[in-house]
Amino acid sequence: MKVAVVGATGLVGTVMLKVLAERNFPVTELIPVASEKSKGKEIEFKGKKYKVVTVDEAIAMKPDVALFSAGGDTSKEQAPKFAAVGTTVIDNSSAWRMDPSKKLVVPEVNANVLTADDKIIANPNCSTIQMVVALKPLHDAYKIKRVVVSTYQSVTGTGVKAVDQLMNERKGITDGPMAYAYPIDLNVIPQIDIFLDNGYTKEEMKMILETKKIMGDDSIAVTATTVRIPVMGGHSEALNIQFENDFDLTKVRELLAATSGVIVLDDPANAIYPMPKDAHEKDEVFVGRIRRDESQANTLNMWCVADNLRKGAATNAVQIAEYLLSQKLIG
Ligand code: 11C
Repeated sequence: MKVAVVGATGLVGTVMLKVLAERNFPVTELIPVASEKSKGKEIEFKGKKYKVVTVDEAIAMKPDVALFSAGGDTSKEQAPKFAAVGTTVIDNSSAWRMDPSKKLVVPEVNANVLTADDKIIANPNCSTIQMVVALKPLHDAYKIKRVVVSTYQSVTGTGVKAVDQLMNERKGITDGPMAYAYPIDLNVIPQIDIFLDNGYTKEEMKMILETKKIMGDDSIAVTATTVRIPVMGGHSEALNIQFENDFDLTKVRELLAATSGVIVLDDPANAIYPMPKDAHEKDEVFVGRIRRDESQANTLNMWCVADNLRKGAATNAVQIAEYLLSQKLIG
């Protein structure tokens, strides 16, 4: 496979390269792509050095697959050009996610919707991905009516500037570049992305709308409050899930434990539950604190953690490519 990584020098692009190597994706030729100012810079992949090229140079090389993590504007402009030369684009931005003609895919949930004609495939938002991986087996078993989700999101979701802001503040440097309007160390910011007219943030609306599309079920009601916290390892989510049908807690744990990509860490007596410091650099979605909501019938509370740069971005994109390859939909 000739594989391009567009945005190869960014936070997610770097993890995409790492995940491609770790999972032994059959890369015969790597094409690292970045902006004009990074052209010629060297990237190491599996012990070999590759020179960063521009988007136009990469398109001329007609890669089989291009993993994009270069922002929505670049995606809107460049993804169709790759598609036009026969490349399958897996795009990590929000540019195509809600386009009815594009598939929005989390392999554990809806890989079956993919066909060889899908030349631009959207990778969902990180906080949505980890949630739907955990919700899918429960929806299949008990039918979800409504989800109330509150998130505790890592600064890595914002990017390098936010990581630098947090680390600077931690060192007492308060006049460094700010990714947020407020300090993030020793603070919590109840805003992720911009506010929309309905009073929700864009991040909250992504969780609501993307969940319905990935699960293929518009009847699932979702409401979200998304919050940035001074953490690096991954995103955490408190999920309150109301089902149509009643459930058995032991069976819920069994269903989750049997789900590909899910690890159950749920032993309150021994203080075992998922935490971002343990999910960091892992590809799985971790769930715990599984208990009945005693205030309402057929309702479950659960805590869910995943590395937002891995399952929330790079790993999910590589898994989509792996699925396409396994089904002979690319190459
Ligand atoms: C965050 N979820 O944590 C965002 C980052 O639509 O892919 C990912 C934004 C996106 O800030």
